[in-house]
This record gives sequence, C-alpha cells and structure tokens, in this order.
Amino acid sequence: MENNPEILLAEAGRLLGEAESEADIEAVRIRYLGKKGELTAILRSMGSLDPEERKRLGAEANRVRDAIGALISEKKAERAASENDRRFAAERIDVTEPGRAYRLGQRHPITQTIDEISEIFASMGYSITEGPEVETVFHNFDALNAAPNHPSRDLSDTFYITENTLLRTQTSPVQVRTILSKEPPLKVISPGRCFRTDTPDATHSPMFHQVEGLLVDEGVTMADLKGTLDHFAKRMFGADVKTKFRPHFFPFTEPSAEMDMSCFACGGSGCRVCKGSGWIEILGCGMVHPNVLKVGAIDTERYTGFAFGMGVERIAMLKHGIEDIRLFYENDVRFLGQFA
Ligand code: 2NL
Repeated sequence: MENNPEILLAEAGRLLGEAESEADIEAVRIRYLGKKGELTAILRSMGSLDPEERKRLGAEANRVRDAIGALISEKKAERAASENDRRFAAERIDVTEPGRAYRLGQRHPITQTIDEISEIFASMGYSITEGPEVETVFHNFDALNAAPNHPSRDLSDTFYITENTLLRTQTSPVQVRTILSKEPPLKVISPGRCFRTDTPDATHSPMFHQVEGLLVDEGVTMADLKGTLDHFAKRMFGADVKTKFRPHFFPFTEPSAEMDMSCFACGGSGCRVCKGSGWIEILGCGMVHPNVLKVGAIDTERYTGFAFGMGVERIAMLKHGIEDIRLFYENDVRFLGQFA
C-alpha cells in the first residue's frame, strides 16, 4: 500500500477523473477516506514515527485528505449538473409547435332540425315548452277529443305502461298541459320525442320526434294559421316555396288540413324528391276544436286558436335528401359527421 499522501492524491484524482456514476465516486471516497481507507491508514500508522516526522507527515496527510474531499465534492457537483443537462435536453418542449386540433363534436341532425324549427317560431314570438314522455291517457287522448274507440288509442298503436299511463304518441299532451295551466293568449311550440308501436322501415321508427304548435287568442282565424305556416315553410325550405292546404281530419282540430309545399328541389315541375307531383306534404294543422279549449275552461265564444304538428325526421330527411330514417339512430359518425 502506498504511504506517500501526495501519491494517494494523484491516484484519487485520476480515479475520480474516470468515475462515471455516483457509485464510482463513492468507491473512491471509501478507498481513501473511509475507516479502512488508505489515507486513514497513514494517519493511524503515525504513532511509531518520531515527533518531527509525525508533524510533517500529519500536516501533509491532513492537507491531502481535505484536497481529496474537495475533489469528490467537485466531481459530485459536476455530475449533478451534467445529469440535469441530459434531462433538460430529453424533456425539452418546443413551445412554438402548433397545437393539436380537437375533433369537435356537433349536435345530432335531429337536434339541429328541432333547433332550426324552434328558432323560426321563437322569432315569431312563440315560447318553447316541454313535458313528460310518459303521459296519462287523459293528456294524450281524452283531452284531445279522441273518441273512446279512436284507432290511435289501440294497444297495437300505443305503448301502454299501465291501463292509465303510456309513452306519448305526439307532443300534443304538452300543449294540453299549457291549456290547463295558463290563460290565453297562448303561443307555444313543443318539440320532443314520441313513441308508436311501428315496425321500423325506411320511413317509420317506434321512436321519433315532433314539433307541435298552439296559438290561442281573440280573433284568431284560418288566415293566421295559413300565414304563419307559409312563413315557416319559406324560412325552412327557401323563400321561393309555395304552400297549399288540403282538407283532412284530426279529432282535435276543426276544420283540419294538411299543408303541402311546392317541391324545393324542382320548383314544382316534378322530380324524385316530390315523386313527380311537384308537391311535398310537410305538416298537419287546423283550428283548435272547441272541446279541447273547454278542457282548460277557455271561453270558446271569446277565444279561438290554431294548432299544427310536424314530424322532425321527415323534415330533416327532405331537407338533407336522406332516404332511410334508421340512419338517424345508428349513430355512425360517418353519417352524423356530414351534418357538422
Ligand atoms: C301531424 C298533425 C297536428 C295538432 C297536431 C293540436 C294540439 C292541441 C289542440 C289541437 Cl292541444 N291540436 N295539435 C293539430 C293538428 C295537427 O299534427 O301530422 N303531426 C305530425
């Protein structure tokens, strides 16, 4: 074992120069400065020396111990700094890189159509009302002047939950609730989900959507109905469309009508969209039957009203040229994404 402190300092310096890890550095410390280290051994062996020599060697050994200690601290600091440099390089973030675009969702085309219809009526001063999808027989049928034997009440057309509760077959019960809870003038639309026991095909679904409307005030006539619905058709399908009204029957309106509009695709000359006729049926309507107004104790001598109902899926299919209603419910993003 070397017992010249200066040589130990040189050795330790060389080993530290080669040290690559924290453990290499620690090994150097243990080898020279540890309890059984080489420099420690020199300091311990000095007892046998004469005083002059002991003093000289002691001072030199202490100086070398401090120097090796300083070299070790220096090396440790150097290593920590280079470790930081390496991590900073590895974790570097380019803050000037453009952000990743989010894939934004969108409203379902049926929701978009409901919103579009609602906006047109809201701009004419209508309020938007909602009500329960599970209804009573009273609100869905009785209050709407449906005869006790009316076919729509049939078990084979309506989802009954109990004898007295059902899934609403139209959104009319929402308007019935308005008639029952508010005083005229009334001016509401009721968009929402409806249910019938239809077998699914290209134009039928057991779950579908409707927007119904109701206006009750003094002096309301069929002219108001026609003007309102004609305006709606022009806003929804284009200022060029014309409308016409064909007599029809609904138990809750008298007189009743269906409204057709001139084909927005061909302008009325006949095409695939209007199946050659030049006209497209878009909604049902009529003057509110006095029996319905009487449900809400509305004075039928003073007040009259009109009402209408339209199928949202039908409007959306016409507007976008969709040929199968079932596409709306499959939730295939390749279909839905086209309505972004
Ligand atoms: C259609 C026809 C219609 C109504 C709905 C209604 C509601 C009340 C009173 C009177 Cl509270 N009428 N609603 C009136 C006429 C037609 O819907 O073909 N819907 C898709």
